[in-house]
Amino acid sequence: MNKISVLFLGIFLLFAACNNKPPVPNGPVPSDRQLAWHDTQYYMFIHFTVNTFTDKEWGFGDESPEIFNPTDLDVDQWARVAKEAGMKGIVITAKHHDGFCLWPSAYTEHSIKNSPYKNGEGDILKELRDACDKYGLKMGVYLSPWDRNHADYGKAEYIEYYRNQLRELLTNYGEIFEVWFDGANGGDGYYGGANEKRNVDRESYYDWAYTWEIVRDLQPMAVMFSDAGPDIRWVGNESGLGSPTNWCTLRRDEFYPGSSNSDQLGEGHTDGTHWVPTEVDVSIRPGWFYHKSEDERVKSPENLLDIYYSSIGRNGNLLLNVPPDRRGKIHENDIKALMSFKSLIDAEFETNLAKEKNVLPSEIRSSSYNGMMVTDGKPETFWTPKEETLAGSLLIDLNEAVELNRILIQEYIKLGQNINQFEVEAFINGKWELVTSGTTIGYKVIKKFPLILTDKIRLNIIGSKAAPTISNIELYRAPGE
Ligand code: FUL
Repeated sequence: MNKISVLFLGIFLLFAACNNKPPVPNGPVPSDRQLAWHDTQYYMFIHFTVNTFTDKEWGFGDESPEIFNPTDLDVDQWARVAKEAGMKGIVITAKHHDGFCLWPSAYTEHSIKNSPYKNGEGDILKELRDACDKYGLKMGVYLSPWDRNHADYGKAEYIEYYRNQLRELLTNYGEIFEVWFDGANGGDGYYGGANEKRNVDRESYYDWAYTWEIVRDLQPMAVMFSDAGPDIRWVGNESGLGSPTNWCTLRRDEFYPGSSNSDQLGEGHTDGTHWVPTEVDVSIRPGWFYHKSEDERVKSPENLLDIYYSSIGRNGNLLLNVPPDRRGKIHENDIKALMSFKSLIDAEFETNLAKEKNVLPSEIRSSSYNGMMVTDGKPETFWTPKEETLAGSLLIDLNEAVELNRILIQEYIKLGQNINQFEVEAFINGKWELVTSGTTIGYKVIKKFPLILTDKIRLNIIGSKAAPTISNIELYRAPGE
């Protein structure tokens, strides 16, 4: 080989090596704790406190611990139900706005230790830990910043109290996957007998930056939820509705827990500065706490399936509240709804008809990022075109005509979220027809469309902020039309 050939070969090899490297991430990307959280997808919210016994939604804070008296508390049942329902974790109201603690906190008398439950020897957080471990579930805690019982609420002393409680919860109960900071804050309450209204400056009172550091220090893998994240954000409503356009990115510094601009939380921001994806929290009943009067108002399995599509199907996680009753058990009606809901989900996604099918991409970055990467079932492999290409298509050849009415698409979010417009076409009677379209994708989008018969599906990515990545496409024929 002469010198020129060697030079050309060298340039060629260098070029090939560069293209084999993954693209450079664009914008904010998820942390490891956020990636683990994305995979958690569907988990249970437990609202349980004195309200269960007073029939209220917000306790005033003057409730006697003596009223907390579940007759047949069965935390194991909660976890069993969660597991059988297909959930991956449980987040519990360790303390709601009334200030009553479900664990024997060393910092207050307003807790389970002064209740008749196990003669004051009980610890529901400990019971939940054991049950979660038994069923292989993750455990999370809700510690209400607003405390209508505490005499110091509104003063600096309360912040120390709040942090001490957080330390207890994050030290004594094993690994915590999520810490829930509610936005409801300040107003009237008992406040140690003062019975008055106490308003706080939501933005500054709690000195959140410092509180967040405590969580990072004690539970590095825990994600923190609030309007402002820092890790995951509220979706902006309590009806189970994710936004069809849903950026995992947010201009986070414009928010704080309980911010007033929550109307932007559903969509997030295409120019977001941080990765802060949405969690959709909704109750299986009208209220967050158990009320006998709502026993016949448990959401139907069909309604829950709609919520599945508008939460998980729109790039969010689903935190479904299932409040235990006065026995301390999940009510039969709720269990029935949850199990039928599970059967509906299983039927919707029974057989992935795209699995291992051939995929023809419009172009590839290199052979490591070829079309087959989207049907190989491996979340770590993905298709991507050349670095400068902001659009492209993936044609899935199904070999034979099959009926279809659902598509599931995932971006490779480790490199950021970029796609902002896509269309799905099917080859029907000799021509391409549009079957569905959308804006953002992110971790996961699931689209329904009317039943079609086709042997080829094409995903067209029309707009993307950087070279698009797709890690997974699944196709289903769900029951019905
Ligand atoms: C709200 C609270 O005020 C409700 O009681 C409930 O806990 C819900 C999940 O968050 O902000």
